[in-house]
Amino acid sequence: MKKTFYITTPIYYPSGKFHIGSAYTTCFCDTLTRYKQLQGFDTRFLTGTDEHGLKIQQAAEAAGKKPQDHVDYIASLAQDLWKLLAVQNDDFIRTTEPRHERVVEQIFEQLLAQDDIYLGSYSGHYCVQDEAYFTQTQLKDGNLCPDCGRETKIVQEETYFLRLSKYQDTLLQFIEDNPDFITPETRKNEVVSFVKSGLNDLSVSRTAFEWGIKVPSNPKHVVYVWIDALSNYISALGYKSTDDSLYQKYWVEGNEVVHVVGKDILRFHAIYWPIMLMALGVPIKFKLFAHGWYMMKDGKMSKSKGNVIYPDQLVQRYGLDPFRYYIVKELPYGGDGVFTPEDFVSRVNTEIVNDLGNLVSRTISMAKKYFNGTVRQVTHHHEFSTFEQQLVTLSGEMIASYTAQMDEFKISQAMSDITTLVNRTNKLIDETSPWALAKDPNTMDVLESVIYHLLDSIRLAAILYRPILIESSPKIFEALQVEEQYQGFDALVFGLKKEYIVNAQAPHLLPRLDAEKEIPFIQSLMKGESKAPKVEVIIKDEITIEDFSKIDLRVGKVVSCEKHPNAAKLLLLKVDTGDKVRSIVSGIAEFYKPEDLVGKWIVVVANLKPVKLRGELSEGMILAGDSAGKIVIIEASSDLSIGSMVK
Ligand code: ME8
Repeated sequence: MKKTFYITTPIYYPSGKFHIGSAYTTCFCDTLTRYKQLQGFDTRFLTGTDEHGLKIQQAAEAAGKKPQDHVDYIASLAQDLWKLLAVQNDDFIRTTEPRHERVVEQIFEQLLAQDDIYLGSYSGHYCVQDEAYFTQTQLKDGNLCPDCGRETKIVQEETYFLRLSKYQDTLLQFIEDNPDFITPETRKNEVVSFVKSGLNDLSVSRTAFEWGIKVPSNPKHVVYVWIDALSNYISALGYKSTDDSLYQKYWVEGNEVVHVVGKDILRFHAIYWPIMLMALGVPIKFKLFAHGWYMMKDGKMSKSKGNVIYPDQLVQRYGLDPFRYYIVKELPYGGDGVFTPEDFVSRVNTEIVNDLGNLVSRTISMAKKYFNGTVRQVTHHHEFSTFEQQLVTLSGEMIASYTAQMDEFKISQAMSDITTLVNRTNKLIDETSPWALAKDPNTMDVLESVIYHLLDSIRLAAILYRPILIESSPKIFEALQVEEQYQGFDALVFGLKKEYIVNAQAPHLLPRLDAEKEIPFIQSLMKGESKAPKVEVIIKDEITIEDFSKIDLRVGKVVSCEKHPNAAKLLLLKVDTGDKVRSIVSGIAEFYKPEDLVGKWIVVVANLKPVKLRGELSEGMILAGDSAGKIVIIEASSDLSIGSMVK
């Protein structure tokens, strides 16, 4: 039986578009999940949206929408974003789903029946943004929220309380008995001192607004949003439902459960949640990892400051690997990190394009040039054996260190271990000067040994990169023709694959980013100025409306698409334009994969004289924009019917 691994992100507030900071938690969890999968775990990865509460009700009002419509829309944005980022969550829980609401109702009623929840009344300073009460001494500058700095309001209401105080000592004991329950250590210390300072019972219901889960036995109360939200981690597994098999498998009998959260929500997860579980009689199975925050040079990301950066913008321009690589690498373990366009460009260029990309392409071209692509493990000793042996030893050390770091949630350090291995491999080229060895027939076997070491070391690095460079690692395996049995974590042994047959072109991992162009581009994204760099605009000679009306533009839908058999830059599309399904050859292969285009609604020049392009018939042209050399197709709304005239 495989060991289980259950990992969760917090469920996100549906308050708008998700910036790179919010994407961090999810990318981090996705990377860890892929790592555990490679280690042979049976993984389950949960994320979702936290859709109740006054803040959401107000956001919906501000958007002129009903709360449910508002949250439906944002939950769909979240799901689209995770898809775009290739996040492999197994489930997406929304707190407005009946499967969740029924569980929260039962949890509340059980705790009430047990007298762990009781009715009382409360008066205090309430922050709507953070959905939390603060005492007078906690407030900043008079009546400001200590967390977000917004004004708090004095609220008095009848409310239910959860007896936190009753569980204070048990919680402290639990933290002491389980030293790795909360990491990093500094966060644990924060929690311990907070608990030791004394826990007040927590107000867990509200009567001032409607948008939440009603307490079944007293429906003028809605359940406090944190009691509601935290329950998602088990409601999504079917806890207290007719089928709780996932709950039994991944939680009760599960081997590892991990909640990853940002430092801002530490207290809720390290204090309220374990106390809720203790009161419910549910075992505390989870480990909590609290990460720091992505900041900008001038502080927190905010639209009004003009310093927000969104993940979809970076992914659309640079691809998945640069984004995912950067985002999980740049935040140091436990601490905060700063996003800057300069660092983004230089990290991608240095670590992926230079260190890894060049190593791969140099090694492949040497294997082909000197050995026709076939390189075997050579066993006898030679003058460079010491260098090779150093590389082999270092690879073993880095693999061990990487694994230890990943197991402690130190993904950024684990990635540095791969960089160390890649750089040591590059050094072997400098130490041995393969081009000089190639000049002497007597040193060809020495050369073969060196290149073998380069190849096998690249294989190891590509395995270690599998959870991170999710597109580039498979490309490397393909180029080196590494069979599946040598791609897994159990194949992380130097010398396991005895022979390489390399015929392919060196894979084009990632293009080098032109700092002079890309840094201003990212800066302009941050200011929200434009999606693309400014282009020089030169308008062509005037035409009349009659001239224009000669062009027959139609809405079409792409029904299929494949690569052109003889031209790498061209794609062959079949487009339904109402009159017929036409073949169109288009020079967009650099920018779109065939499968990305199928189903797209586009605009076609339908009366363009048919031509053959590299042997394939093209009956029209599709409209696209050119933004500094990047081609983007003009998409039509699917509200238009196929064949509609565009004028
Ligand atoms: O807190 N850098 O949701 P949320 C790094 N609904 N991480 C950041 C960040 C930044 N700049 N900004 C946000 C909530 N995050 C609750 C959770 S769970 C039962 C309920 C992280 O949408 C943040 O720390 O405000 C949190 O981990 C996640 O994004 C969602 O935050």
